[in-house]
Formats: sequence, structure tokens, C-alpha cells
Amino acid sequence: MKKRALITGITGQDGSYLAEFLLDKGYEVHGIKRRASLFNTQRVDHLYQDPHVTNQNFKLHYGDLTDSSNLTRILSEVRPNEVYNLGAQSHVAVSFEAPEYTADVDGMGTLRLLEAIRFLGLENSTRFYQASTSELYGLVQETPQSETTPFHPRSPYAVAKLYAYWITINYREAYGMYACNGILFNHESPRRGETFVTRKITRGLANIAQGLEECLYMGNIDALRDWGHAKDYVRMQWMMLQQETPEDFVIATGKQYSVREFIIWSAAELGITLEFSGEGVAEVGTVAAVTGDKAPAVKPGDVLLRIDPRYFRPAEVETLLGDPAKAKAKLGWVPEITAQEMCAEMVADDLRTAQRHALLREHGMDMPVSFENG
Ligand code: NDP
Ligand code: GDR
Repeated sequence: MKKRALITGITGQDGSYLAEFLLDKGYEVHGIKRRASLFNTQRVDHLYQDPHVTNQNFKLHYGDLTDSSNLTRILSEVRPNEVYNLGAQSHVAVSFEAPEYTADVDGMGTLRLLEAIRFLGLENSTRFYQASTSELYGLVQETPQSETTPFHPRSPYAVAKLYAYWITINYREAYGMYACNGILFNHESPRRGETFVTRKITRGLANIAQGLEECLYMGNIDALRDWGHAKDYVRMQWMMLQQETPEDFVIATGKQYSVREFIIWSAAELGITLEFSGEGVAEVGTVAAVTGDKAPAVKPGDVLLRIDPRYFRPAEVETLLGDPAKAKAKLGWVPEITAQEMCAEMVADDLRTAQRHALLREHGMDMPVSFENG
């Protein structure tokens, strides 16, 4: 019998990599997608299977984490062996703009799923993974952060995820459910949403290199993060559900860099040497030199980066550094892709897209480039 998995957030970065991973392992993969006025399945379109064929291994269901009856119906139809709860309003800055919605989806949504599993009598047959986050540490109490580090969330997103963290543990303790938290540090990829900092940088600089944008406007570029690759992290999500007993794990690389360093690496991938000058909001990034042919629209002296206070957060998480020792010791998990390798992959991917846009523009077939920022 094939194992069945249900993934919430399947159209997101992690959901798409996890779906690929599970299909490779021979699973029947079900995912919940939201209804949207435009297609929102770009990240999983390559996995699509015609619903008219038999032996379909990949199935999408319309649903939403705010809708208990919908979740209960999908769970009762699919009766999954494993549920991966990756769905969330996942942008920290947006959670300050939409705190109640974020609490509903990220906090209550987790409760709705757990309660539906229990209500349907699946608590002994369905394993549950909760996408917890290093944002729980917020104002960090010790460095590096491990499974025993106290939490101090700093955003509506993190507070909602704290509820989800504890309700997952509560259902494990109260009902004996196999339910666990992966406390994942930031992880990125070419499929990362365009308004998270790494992708904003790689896409923004690639667009500038090709003459599609003029300047990158950033917030706190001194923030420090422990960045890994999403492909490495979804492998660990699966590994956590294959153990005899459910436990919570920190997933991180144990290495930390600043946003500023990520900007410098990305620019270097495009042959641009960037120098920073000025203080605080007056700081700018200026081109010192350009080599190679990846950035034909850029010349020395151009100001490519400015600080815009609109990207500062009401309460910032200045520094995060994870200690993945438990994951390594108990599961043998080690990340395979470094932050620098990931940065190179992301820049190369965004450069290909920017080059396509530039080529179309050159031939009078201008395509609108979306500039939603975050
Ligand atoms: P994304 O933002 O890329 O994906 C989020 C997914 O959740 C999307 O499929 C989105 O659908 C879906 N979603 C949003 N709102 C709802 C809703 N109301 N009902 C159902 N689904 C919804 O996030 P990631 O893939 O990066 O992250 C996956 C999970 O891991 C999230 O829970 C995130 O908070 C958590 N996490 C992520 C980390 C990271 O660094 N990436 C680190 C730690 C935790 P749509 O496509 O329609 O918007
Ligand atoms: P984060 O990711 O808040 O850590 O949450 P993000 O990439 O948005 O920010 C990382 C750091 O960069 C700083 N920063 C900026 N961020 C954005 N988005 N845009 C900017 O212009 C900018 N300038 C500086 C931020 O202030 C921050 O310090 C991510 C999400 O994936 C969460 O869902 C997940 O839980 C955590 O990672 C772990």
C-alpha cells in the first residue's frame, strides 16, 4: 500500500519541494490549495497529473486553514498517514499589517487540523508535522539556539506560531498523537517568495543588472540569519515523521551571516563589486567595479542600494543562529548546500528570468515586471 501524505501550503516554497520529495519516495501526495483569482500553482505545475488518468499520485484539493469543515472533509476523504502543516501567512512584516488574520491561519489553523484529526478518530494512524520557526526565539536568550532555548516571540507571526507550537505538543501529550514540531531556521531557494530578503536581493540585483530596475530599497541590512536551502530542510521534515517516537527538532546550519553579506555575495555573482558608505538610513551601496558580461546595465559609480525605513519592522529579530546538534545526533541529518552555493543558484535563476525580460523588451515585446516589495 502506498503511503498517503496531505500537505497544507503545497503551493508554497517548502510545499513544492516536499511534494517532489514524497513523490520520489512513492507516496500518494495530496495538497490543499487556496482559491485565487489568478493561478497560484506555479511551483507545483510540473507535478500536475490529469485527474482523468488512473493511478494519480498527485491531487490538489481546494481549501483553507480558516475553514474547519473544509479541513475535516478533506482529511476524512484522504485519511492520510502523514500531515505536513506548512500552510501559513508566513511573512513576518505582513503579520504586523494583518495580525488577526495571521493568528487565525497560523495559530488557529493548526488547532483546526489537529482537532479534525482527533474528531475523525485518526489520532492513532495519522502523523502530524508542524512547521515551527526560529522566529519563536525572537529576542534571543542564548546563542546558539537549541530545542531548550527559551522563546521570546517578536511579531504577531511568531506569537501565532508559538500557539501552534504548544498546541501540537499538547495534542501529543493529551491524546498520544504522533505530532511534532520542526523548529526551522530561515531556508531559501530559487522558489522563495519574492518579498523575503534573500529573494528580494537576488531578483532585485538581477533586474538591475539587466536594466529592468534602478535601485534596491532595503530595511535592516545588519540583521543576522542562519540560512539553509529548502531542499535540505524538507528532507528533515519527512525524517522527523519516520521516528519511533515524536520529538521536536531544531533545523539549522549552525552558520550565521548578515543581510549585508548576502547582498555582497549576490552582487559578486553578477560581477559587481559593491561598496557601502554613509550611516543609518543614509547608507548607500555604490558600484566600485564591474567585471564579466552579466550586468551590462551597471557601471562604476551607480548607486544600486538605498535604505528605506518602510522595511524596518516595529520589533526586529536582530540575530538568529541555530544549533542542529540533536538533528545530527539522532537522525544523522546534515545540510548539504551552503548559504553561498544557494545564493549562487538563486542569482543564476533570477538572472535567467531578467535576461528573458530584457530580451523581450529589446524586441519591443515588453512584459510587465512585478515590483511588489516587502
Ligand atoms: P510560503 O509563504 O512560500 O508558503 C506558504 C503556503 O501557505 C502557501 O502555499 C500559501 O498559499 C499557503 N497559505 C497561506 N495562507 C493559507 C490559508 N489561509 N489556508 C491555507 N493555506 C494557506 O512559505 P514557506 O514554504 O517558506 O514556509 C512553509 C512553512 O514553514 C510556513 O508555515 C512558514 O511559516 C514555515 N517556516 C518557514 C521558514 C522559511 O525560512 N521558509 C522557516 C521556518 C518556518 P498561496 O500559495 O495561495 O499563498
Ligand atoms: P524572516 O525573513 O523575517 O527572518 O522570516 P525575511 O527574509 O523577511 O527577513 C530576514 C531579515 O532581513 C531583514 N531585512 C529585510 N527583510 C525583508 N523581507 N525585506 C527587506 O527589504 C529587508 N531588509 C532587511 C528583516 O528585517 C529580517 O531581519 C522568515 C519567514 O520565512 C518566516 O516564515 C520564517 O518563520 C522565518 O524566516 C524563520
